[in-house]
Amino acid sequence: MNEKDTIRISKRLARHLRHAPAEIGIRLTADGWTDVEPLITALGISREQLEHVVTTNDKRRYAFDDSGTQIRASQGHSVPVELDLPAATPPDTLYHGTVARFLDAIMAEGLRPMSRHDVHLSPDVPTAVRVGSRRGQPVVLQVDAGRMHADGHVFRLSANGVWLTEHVPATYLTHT
Ligand code: HQG
Repeated sequence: MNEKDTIRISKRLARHLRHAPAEIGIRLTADGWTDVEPLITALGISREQLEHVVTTNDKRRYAFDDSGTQIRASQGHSVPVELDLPAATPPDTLYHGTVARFLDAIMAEGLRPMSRHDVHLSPDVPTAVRVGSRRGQPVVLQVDAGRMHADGHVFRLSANGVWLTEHVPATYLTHT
């Protein structure tokens, strides 16, 4: 399968596993899983093509369950799902990539999840730069995750290495 088809299928997976399952007639369980068979039928792809997309995905966005009969997105949902990720201790510093036009609002009200369930934080600057670059010239904010954690904020680590938390008050943010 060529790169273009792989990306096209990955984008369709993101859409239906995170945001619009009903659009192709699939259902997600409360914890975000869906059966592989009806999914590949609905997308008109083979099991091998799905496996190729999952294993080559640059951000490991999708994961099969242990039996290989179900699949889910590891983060990024807008539909209500409970991923049942355990609370985890974050590194002292995390990063958030954004763009200048959001800074006034972010510095006034902190980082909010917007259309997703959680604020997504990156473990390193290059990752945050990539996230911010999706919207323009990237701006990286440093998050004092150690102090947030000490103050009782809950962090979870997604299966693909994204740190998730409900809200980052502006007091924990520094503009690097
Ligand atoms: C901004 C991609 C105004 C925030 C990426 C961001 C990531 C505010 C945008 C993952 C705000 C939300 C998540 C506030 C936050 N006022 N703007 N108070 N608080 N924002 O896409 O972090 O390819 O929902 O800075 O790589 O950009 O989908 O979040 O610019 O890992 O797997 O509001 O999505 O991964 O945008 O990206 P998003 P994000 P995938």
